[in-house]
Amino acid sequence: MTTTAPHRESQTPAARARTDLRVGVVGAGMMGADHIRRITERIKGAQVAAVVEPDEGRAAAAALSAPGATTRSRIEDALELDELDAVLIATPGFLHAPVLLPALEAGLAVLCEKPLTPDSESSLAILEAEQRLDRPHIQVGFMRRFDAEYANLRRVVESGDLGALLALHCAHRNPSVPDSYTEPMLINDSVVHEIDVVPWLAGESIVSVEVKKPRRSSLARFPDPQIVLLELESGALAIVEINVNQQFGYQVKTEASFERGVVEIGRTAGMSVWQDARLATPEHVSFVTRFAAAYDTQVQRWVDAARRGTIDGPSAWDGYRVTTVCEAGVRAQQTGERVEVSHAPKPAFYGA
Ligand code: ISE
Repeated sequence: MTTTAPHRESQTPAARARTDLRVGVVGAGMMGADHIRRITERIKGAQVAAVVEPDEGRAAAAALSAPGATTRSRIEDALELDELDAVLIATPGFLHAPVLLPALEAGLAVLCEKPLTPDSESSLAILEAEQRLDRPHIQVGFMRRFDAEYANLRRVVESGDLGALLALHCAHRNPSVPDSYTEPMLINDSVVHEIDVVPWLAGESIVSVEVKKPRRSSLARFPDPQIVLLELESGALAIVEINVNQQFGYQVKTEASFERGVVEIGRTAGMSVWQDARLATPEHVSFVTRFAAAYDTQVQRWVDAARRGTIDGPSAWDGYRVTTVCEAGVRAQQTGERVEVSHAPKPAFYGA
């Protein structure tokens, strides 16, 4: 079914307030399908108006959980029919730009899964296109900023109650990864989350990256685990242990070391069971469940902001900055050297 409501820009604010945000979910793979269910079942003020996915079978299967949604094979089809107010982009990163550019041209609100684009040059092109509009339209899907524990830790840093932040010990563990996953993806696909969230937690930028490769797991197709050192402006250090073949489950933990104390987040929160002389607590096996509440909060806040004509989370500028650190990270991974991060100056369009 095609929604026939007039385009957002031509509606009065009162009419807008009565109307759900019509979202096109682009990409109906694991994350896209998860977001379609989320918007349909839990998010207020939005509906999935179109599932945009070239694989017809996958599109039809995903659309089953969004009654009333159309299926389209290309974003251009949905745009021509004027059936969207917003897009949620959940395709692989290299397919983001071909959706971002027409979506910006149509003036739609955008939530784009990480990364904004795969490299800093193409991210700069997106920033340029966005700056032709009156205000930022793109929010990047770094969901950890919406996780309650991360938000609490950020408040501790900001309060200064434990003194200055000295070091972050981050563990990022996946049970396994598909065959298409390559060594640079340790940085671009996985540690990319720490690269976004560490400066957000610490309130300062990453100035250099170094990568150490400890003893290689016999279960890995490339050197894994790796230790990624993210140096902050003050000299504080985030030490990230990434291992994407660790089998036992999905785990993301952080221990923050301050001048006068230590804070830990990301412990398993499930029920503890004592049985047969063992203590057991269930562990997550995927980021989809580990960060389910964060994804819900992220999407609800994006929808609320889009209805007000704004964003409420990491901007395209943040997305660009992350790509510059990832590029330094991949170079550090390849050379074994400490690589400094550099970036273009921040346009006034993105605030102070
Ligand atoms: C995956 O693509 C994600 O985005 C997850 O959050 C991350 O933990 C995982 O390592 C990535 O492969």
